[in-house]
Amino acid sequence: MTDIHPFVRAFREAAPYIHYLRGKTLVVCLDSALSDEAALPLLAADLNLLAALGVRLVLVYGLQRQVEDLCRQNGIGLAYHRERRITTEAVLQQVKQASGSVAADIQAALSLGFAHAPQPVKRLPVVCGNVLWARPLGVWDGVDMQYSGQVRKTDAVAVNRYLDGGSIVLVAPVGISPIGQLYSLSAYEAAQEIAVAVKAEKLLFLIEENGIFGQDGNICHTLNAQEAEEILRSGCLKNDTEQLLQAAVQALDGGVSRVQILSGRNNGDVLRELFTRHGAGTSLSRQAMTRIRTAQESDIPELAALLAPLEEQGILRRRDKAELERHIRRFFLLENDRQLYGCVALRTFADAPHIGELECLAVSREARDSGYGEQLLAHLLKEARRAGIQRLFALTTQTADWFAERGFQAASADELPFERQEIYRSNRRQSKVMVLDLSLQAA
Ligand code: 1C4
Repeated sequence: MTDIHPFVRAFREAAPYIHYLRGKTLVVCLDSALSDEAALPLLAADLNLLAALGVRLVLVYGLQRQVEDLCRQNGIGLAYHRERRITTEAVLQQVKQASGSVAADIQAALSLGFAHAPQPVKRLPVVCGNVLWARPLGVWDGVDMQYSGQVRKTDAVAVNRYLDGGSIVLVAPVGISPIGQLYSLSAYEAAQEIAVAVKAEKLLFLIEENGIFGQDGNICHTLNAQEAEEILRSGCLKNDTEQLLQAAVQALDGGVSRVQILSGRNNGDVLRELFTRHGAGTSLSRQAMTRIRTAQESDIPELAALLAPLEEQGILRRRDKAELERHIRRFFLLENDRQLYGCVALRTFADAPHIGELECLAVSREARDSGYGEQLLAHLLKEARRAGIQRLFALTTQTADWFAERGFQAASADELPFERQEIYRSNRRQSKVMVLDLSLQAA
């Protein structure tokens, strides 16, 4: 088979996502730090591309940095209570000024279209909608929050009307009360409220960092609502990120099925997140996104695609379609967000019922080093115990250390069940034999 050009591979990988996102509504919240000359043009080009692919876009922009800068420049004091800015009359004037200025910059960036268009592209219409009704936060612990507000209602009908008309809807984090008073809102909360009200497919928070970092300092690639709440309880996040994660959890509670938090600074992360299997940043869903299940026949094409490059390199033994079909129920598949990330199989032997073999362990290249191999091993050990297996073998040419670090010990091929010894000798792979004594292991 000829080599496939990386572009073709990437485009084929993206195709199902393009199909899935067409006609879906995405709410994108742009952190105030990203409305600068470096980030905005690149983000705008990617948003244009999304719109060209038929994605319905609502863009909510933050103003925190601009308002703080303006207040500093104009000698206006800033005060905060419970991490929320108190919006005085003077601060509200700066909010209005910042809002107009950022909206103009975003519209200008969006009007450039997407990069390298072969012919002039029709300018994407942008509607700046007053779609948020607000009410004051009121008095908190005896502190009047003045013109700081919260969302009272979203005009989802208007948002959908603008989207149906083919426009991007640009929303400032300000809302108006029924008596015509303007209030400054949190952009995170505004985006979350809109996403819930319009039943968005996804809510994306574009921020400066690469995603949410857990207590261990590592980025969390996936979080379910419960894990996100644990992180919030641990108090390890800085204030802004805490408010962001709270908004994300509320969006999930409100029925948005997927919230993504990712860098708006890394060129192309939005596209990676939406159009590749492994995405970028932190992906949140209500339920756990990773699950391991028994394979079935319909999984064979995807399974074969996962195994092919490893068989090619001689890391895994070759298994043809007929073998996969015959033994498909031996396989366990690890899926993340319904994507196949890895597999492992358990082979049993009629002549040695207490012996099993861990076979065909693989994690897709892009998903390695995230603990999925470990999860597959843990699952297989559980299944092996359930099947009454006491000694579990793994044959490997390149991964002996990985097994050794997980309690396996080197063994001789003579210890394998007779049936397996014969195959071992005939296939000349000279694989190392590793064994784990399950009877010595805590379940
Ligand atoms: N050796 C030592 N350490 C390794 C390693 C290796 N080859 N590969 C990864 N690691 C380390 C990483 O450096 C990382 O270490 P750190 O940073 O935590 O210190 C740690 O492991 C990551 O652990 P993880 O749980 O996140 O691991 P994953 O990346 O999710 O998965 C795999 C680990 C080994 C599964 C993954 O790297 C992979 O898919 N590798 C390519 C396929 C592979 O080597 N599979 C093992 C097969 S042995 C064959 C068969 O066909 O049945 C051959 C049979 C025969 O006759 O020879 C098997 C069993 O399938 N046998």
